[in-house]
Formats: sequence, structure tokens, C-alpha cells
Amino acid sequence: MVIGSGVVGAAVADELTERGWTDVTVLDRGALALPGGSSSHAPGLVFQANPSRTMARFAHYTVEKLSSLDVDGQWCFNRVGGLEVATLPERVAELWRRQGYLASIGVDATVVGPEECARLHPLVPAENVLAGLHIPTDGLAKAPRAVEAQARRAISRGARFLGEQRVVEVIQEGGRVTGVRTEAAAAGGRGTDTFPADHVVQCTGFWGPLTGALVGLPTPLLPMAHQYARTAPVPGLTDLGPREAQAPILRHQDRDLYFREHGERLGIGSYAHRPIPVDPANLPTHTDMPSSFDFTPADWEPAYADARALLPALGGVEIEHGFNGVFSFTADGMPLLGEHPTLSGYWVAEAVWVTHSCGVARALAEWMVDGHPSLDVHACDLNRFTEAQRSPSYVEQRASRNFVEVYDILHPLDPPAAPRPMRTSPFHLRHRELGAVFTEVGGWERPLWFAANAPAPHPEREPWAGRHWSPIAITEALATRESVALYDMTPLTRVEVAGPGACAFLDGLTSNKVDVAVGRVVYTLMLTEAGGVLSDLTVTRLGPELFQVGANGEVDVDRLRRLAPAGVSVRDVTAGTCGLGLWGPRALDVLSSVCDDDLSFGYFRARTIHVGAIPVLALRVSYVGELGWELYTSADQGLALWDTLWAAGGEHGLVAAGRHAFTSLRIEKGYRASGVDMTSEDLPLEAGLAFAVKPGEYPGATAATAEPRRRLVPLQLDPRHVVLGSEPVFAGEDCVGYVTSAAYGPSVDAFLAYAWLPVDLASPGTVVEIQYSGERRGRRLPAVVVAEPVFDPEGKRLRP
Ligand code: FAD
Ligand code: THG
Repeated sequence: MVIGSGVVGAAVADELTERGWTDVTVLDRGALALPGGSSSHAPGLVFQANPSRTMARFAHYTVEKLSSLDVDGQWCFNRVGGLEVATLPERVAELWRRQGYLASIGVDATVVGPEECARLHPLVPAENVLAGLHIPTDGLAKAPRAVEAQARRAISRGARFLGEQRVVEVIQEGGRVTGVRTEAAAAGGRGTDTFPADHVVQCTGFWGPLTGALVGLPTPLLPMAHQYARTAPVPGLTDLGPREAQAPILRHQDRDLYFREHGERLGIGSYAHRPIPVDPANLPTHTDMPSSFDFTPADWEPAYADARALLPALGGVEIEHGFNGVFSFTADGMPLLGEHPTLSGYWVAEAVWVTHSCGVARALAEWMVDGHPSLDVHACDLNRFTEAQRSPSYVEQRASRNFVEVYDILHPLDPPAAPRPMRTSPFHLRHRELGAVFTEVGGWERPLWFAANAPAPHPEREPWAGRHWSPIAITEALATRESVALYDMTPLTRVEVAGPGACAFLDGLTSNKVDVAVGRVVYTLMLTEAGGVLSDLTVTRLGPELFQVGANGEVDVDRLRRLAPAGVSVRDVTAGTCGLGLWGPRALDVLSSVCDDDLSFGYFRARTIHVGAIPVLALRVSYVGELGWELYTSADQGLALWDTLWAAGGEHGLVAAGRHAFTSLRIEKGYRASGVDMTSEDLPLEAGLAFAVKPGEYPGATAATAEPRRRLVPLQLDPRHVVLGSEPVFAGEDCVGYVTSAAYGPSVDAFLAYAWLPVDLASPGTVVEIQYSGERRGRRLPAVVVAEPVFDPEGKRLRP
């Protein structure tokens, strides 16, 4: 059962029937074939470039799929190409970065000069642009036709599509969906129909919050209006008949505008106006086009002036028709995909553009049929948000911000603006006293570095590479290696797993053996059935059936909850507790001066100790690769814990250290960051995690040991060079891989970047190039594969 017959619902029906699930019914509240959602009037520009590899590949699949479909010979996809132009120097650099994202997923794109832009697009004068990114395979999707073509194919395999059936209730039994009830607008009046179903997929676009409410599911998206208008005939454009367009679709992101041809007219979309949120509860219910609101000319005027400035041919041309069309925005700009956390069989695919619709639908169908999508979807996971991040006010503030920033040049480290601060650890006050510069992760304020520490001498970084970075991070990292430093570990997700069967549950869920002695810590992986790495966890055995799991965010918590058998409780204790990392060669000096307990317990062991008067769970674990402990206590005692350690640390050179120091040290040690260095697309052996995979009965056990196809390896660069992550890696002219995480490694005085490379290019000594673009054009930086870890390969610091 699919609710909603827009581009997403139709694509889901097509993908499910292709996989043999042919008993599919698609219901829509509107009349078919144009039920009035966003898909009914979307202009359908498909630009594939995206900083997210997953999103870019979703788009690429949409291009491939729609190119192969037609409706009675009429096109679903018109491959006119895409042209993103730059009018500001910083946009030129951004175009190079975008070219890099595309290269790393195998899509050709070229940064071209002004003359070539003018040659490619009849309305763009060379003198108005600095450069352009030309993507020959971008183009126009005809959304209503894409719906029709995919619906027809699904119907030919057994699906049915029913219009004027508004789903008003989801029927459930024992935590599973069993069907839906609809209000049907039949010819003579309104009636009620019931449809049994084992699975329900919510593809209701911006109605999502209302549909979700039927099953108690906050669907964190904000419907917003966005202006689109069509001009009168433009000199220089010609009537192209059913072909509609031949010039590339055009983006003028410096002014939040995009353009497409409609024959001799031009269609223009604008994100330049104020955010116009729409309350889904107040949508007009009895119009043919509830997604289309009246045009507000005052919002349009400045945008049209900008459009005319880029395209002088619009000078004397007026707008013939405009509207404020509604579609969905989320807090982080990513779609919402996955299964309801507690109601099995209830799936969601919302906040999806036409651009990504086919890729999203394929991922969801794979998820439903095979257990997990073939692409990494953790950043799209419906269950990625904490409770606070699902609150309507949070969603409104962040989604509105996203609307404003949709075409902005965003630095990977740009922190979100509001609402902040949202979650603060008990150490926050002390952080501020020490001049912390914060970013925000998962709602938590997280220090990047502390102004109280002095900058290390280091060559100045160019502005892009230096943004949100400070050579103070080098000081903090070196202090960790040379004396001792204090890190806030509070944002690390901590989950208590308890009750009869807890041990068997964790043992049967993850790749390492967690049935170990009480007081031991185990590093272990959650895998997909295909062996892909969903997450890496530390599992600390606190009692026979009591464990503390260190995890990577909400998606992990969701998986643990979902799969826990009756009797095993899964409790996220992150918010009520706090943690500090006390690491460095002098960590023992500091801790022993405020602790009378025996601190001789070994590496990857845990004990309850007292720091001053504070009971603390101490783990001999260190993500930075130094002697020391993670120290956890309840949130109320956090400040006392900080103050006790801080007072004791003075004479040993204790410094507060931030996230940049942390990252550079973990990269020196070769410790992977789940979701960044490896994802569900990567096998443990490929990611260099064979040591965490033991024989046993757990998801992915068989597939996990397959032969590596590629490898995650460290690359070493000149210490003056900087890359930030996601850059493409080249061997000669061929793009052979991409960077995951990177940082300057102060202990080895080299810049380090982890990257995925084919097996034959993964041996130490292999020379490759990373394409980096900071201030202007892309540059190729030489890099060499090195053996790992580059720092303390024998682990002497951890086991002195
Ligand atoms: P919809 O098409 O809205 O479909 C949802 C369906 O669910 C509707 O048909 C609705 O009737 C039905 N429904 C809702 N509630 C119920 C219920 N209770 N029971 C039964 N049925 C229900 N994207 C691009 O990629 N490129 C673009 O250039 C582009 N330009 C855009 C321009 C404008 C002006 C607008 C408004 C959007 C644009 N978009 C673009 C975005 C894109 O149109 C949408 O993201 C996409 O169409 C959403 O598809 P959908 O299937 O999720 O939702
Ligand atoms: N601390 C705790 N839990 C965590 C993390 C953490 N859970 C999530 C995430 N971080 C897990 N990631 C790692 C990565 C590496 C190590 C620990 C957690 C690590 N690895 C050693 C190595 O690879 O040599 C030891 C592995 C072993 O002996 O099995 O320390 O930061 N609590």
C-alpha cells in the first residue's frame, strides 16, 4: 500500500513491483492523474551535483531511469544538460568543488569559461559570468509524465492506482500495520473504504506531518512556498513544440535563481524571497491544486531584477504567470526515509525532490524487500533526529534557514545558526570561560578549540581552508601527546542495554564477541545482511546482563530498540549523563591525585572509581590513542568532575582540547569515524576493520568476509596542503576514489587524508592526486599512500 501518487509514490510502486512485490495499491486523495501535489506542477529541473554522495547518486539514477521511459513516445527526461554559472569569485571555487563531487560518482562535468557559457546558453552573455559548470547529463524531468510512465509499468505488473481515496486511518494490530481506511469521494457522495495491507508507504509529500499524525509519527518537515513564474515570449527563444527545451537548465546560485525554457518562454524559480512556511493543517482541501498558492509579486520583484541583470534579453519581457508552489523542507536538507520506529510495516519517503525521486524509491524498495538499501542512507534516515530535533519550532527554524541557504556556498564546517545553544554539557560554562569556539553536532554545543590556549606556529591557511579552524588545535593536539588534555565526550551516544538476554542480543547483533568478562570493553560492528558497516560500537560489560554501548547517534539507538527482544531494555542515557576524555602521558598523574582506587586496570577495561567524591565509570579507551580514560558520571555531577580534574591538572600541564585536536589525533591513529570513513556500502575488511569481525551468527556474518574490492587508506600530503573531505582522488586523468576525513597531523608534521581507493592503488608508496578547490579553481595536490597508523603503530602509548 502506497499513500500518495506523486513522483515518489509512483516510483516506489514501480520499484516494488520490479522486485516481485506486485500486490501494490497506490491511493491518492486527489483525482488521478494530476492529484494536486507538488509533482503536478514541478518544473522538473534535475541538477545532479550535490555534496552528499548519496543524493548525487539518487539523482543520477533518476536521470538514467527517466531517460529510459516515455509515455506514448513523449519524453519523461529531456537531457538538455545543466549549466551552473558563477558571477562571484568564490562561486568559481564552489563550481570546482561540485565538479569534484560529480567526478567521484562517475558523472562527467566541466568547469568552462564565460565564452563557453554563452555558447551553451542563448541568453547568457559572456560578460555577465566568470565561469560555469556544465553537466551534459543534467536535464528536465517531466514529473507528471514520470508518474504516468512508472504507474503504467507498475500496473502492467499487477499494481493498481486509485484516486479520490483520502487515507484517514491506519489500521494496526500488535505493533504492525494491517491496512488503511479511506474517505472515498465516489461519484454520488462520500463513503469509506478499507484496504488491507502488510506494508504501508507514506509518500504524501508536504502533507507528511498530517499523515504521520495518523500513526503518532512526527514527520519533521516544513512545507514552504517557493516562487515560480513564466515569462512572455523572450527574444532569442523559439517555439520548440513538444520538445519544450534545448538549452541547458540554468542555475544562478549567487542570486538564488534557476531557469528553464518553455519553448519561447522562460520559466524562472526563485529562492531569493523570505521563507513562506505553510501550515499543512490549513491547506485548501477542495481545490484541484492544493500545492499552489497565489503569487505574491512583492516577493518576486527583486528576484526578477536579478534575473534581468544576468539575462538582458528579459529586459522588456513581462511575467505572464506566476505561483507560490509548496514543497517540503527539512532541518538538514535531507529527505526522510525509513520505517516507523515502533509500528512495523509503516514506511516513509518524504521531503524528496523530483531530482532524487527514483533513487529514493529504489533505496526504499530495497530496504523493504532486501532489508537494506545498496546505497548509504544514514543521513536520510527518518529516525536520525533526537527528540528535541523533532519539535515543530526546531523544524521550522532549521528548515526556514535551509530555504534561505539552499543555493549558498556552505563550508563543511559552517555551524547551524538557530536554535542555539540547544544541548549543552555540564562543562559548557567552563568551556565558555576558556574561550571555546563552538560548533554544533546532533544538537550539542561542541568546542572546536579554546582561545585560552596559544596558537602553534604554523603556515597560515588560505581563507576557505582556514575557516572554522585555528592553529590552536595544533597546540591542543600536541599537549595531548606530550602532557595531558581534557575532552568533552558528552555528545557521544550512550545506551544502556539491560535485562535477561541482553548479552545474547548484543552478541547476535554485532560482529565481535561481546560475551566477555564483566569489566571488559569490546569494539564491535553492526552490519547489514550484505556485510556493510552500519556502525561501530564500544560495548562495555558492566554486569552479567548489563551493558553500556557507545554508539554513533540516533540511528544506532533506533536499531538497538527495534531489534531488542522482549525483556531486554534499551535506554538512551546520553542526556542524563556526561563524559570527559582525560588523555595523555600524564593522565595517570592527574587522575591518581584525585582518586584512591586502583587505576592499574588495563586497556579496554572498565571500572567504577571515585574521582574526589564523584562516582565515575572509567573506560580505558582512547579515540586519540593516548594513555587515559573516558570518565562518565551523571549530568548533575559533571561540573564537579570537571572542576576536580581541572584543579588537579594544573601542575601537570592539563589543557582543555577541542574537536579539531581530537580529529587530527584519531586520524594519526587510523581510527575510523563511522558514517564518514565507512558506511553501509563498505565491508569491514575494506575499511580495515577485520580485527573486529569474528565468526558467529549475526547479520552480515557470511558476507562480511568477502574479498575487498577497494580499500580505505591514509594519504600523506605536504604539511602546508589542506583538504576538507569529499574531494575526488585522481590517478592520471582517472578519478579513482574520494577523500573521507582529513586533518593536519601535528605529531608527524604531515597533512593526512583517508580515502577510498581501488585495491591495486592502495599499497603504500602509490602516488595519486587530490583535487582541492579553496579560493578559486581546482588544484591537484600530490599525495602518497602510506602505511597505517602513521603514529605509534605498535600502540606503545596505550599499553606502556
Ligand atoms: P507530491 O507530489 O506532493 O505527492 C503527494 C501526494 O500525496 C499528493 O498527490 C497528495 O494528494 C497525496 N496525499 C496526501 N495526503 C494524502 C492522504 N491522506 N491520502 C491519500 N493521498 C494523500 N523538484 C525538483 O527536483 N526540481 C525542480 O525543479 C523542482 N521545482 C519545484 C518548483 C515548485 C514551484 C515546487 C512547488 C516544487 C518543485 N520541486 C522541484 C520539488 C518537487 O516538486 C517535490 O519535491 C516533489 O514533487 C514531491 O513529490 P512527492 O511525490 O513527494 O509529493
Ligand atoms: N568511545 C566510546 N564509544 C564509542 C566511541 C568512543 N563508540 C562509537 C565510536 N567512538 C566507536 N569508534 C571507535 C573507534 C576506535 C576505537 C574505539 C572506538 C579504538 N580502537 C582501537 C584500535 O582500533 O586499535 C582498539 C580496538 C580494540 O582493541 O578492539 O580504540 O570514542 N566509549
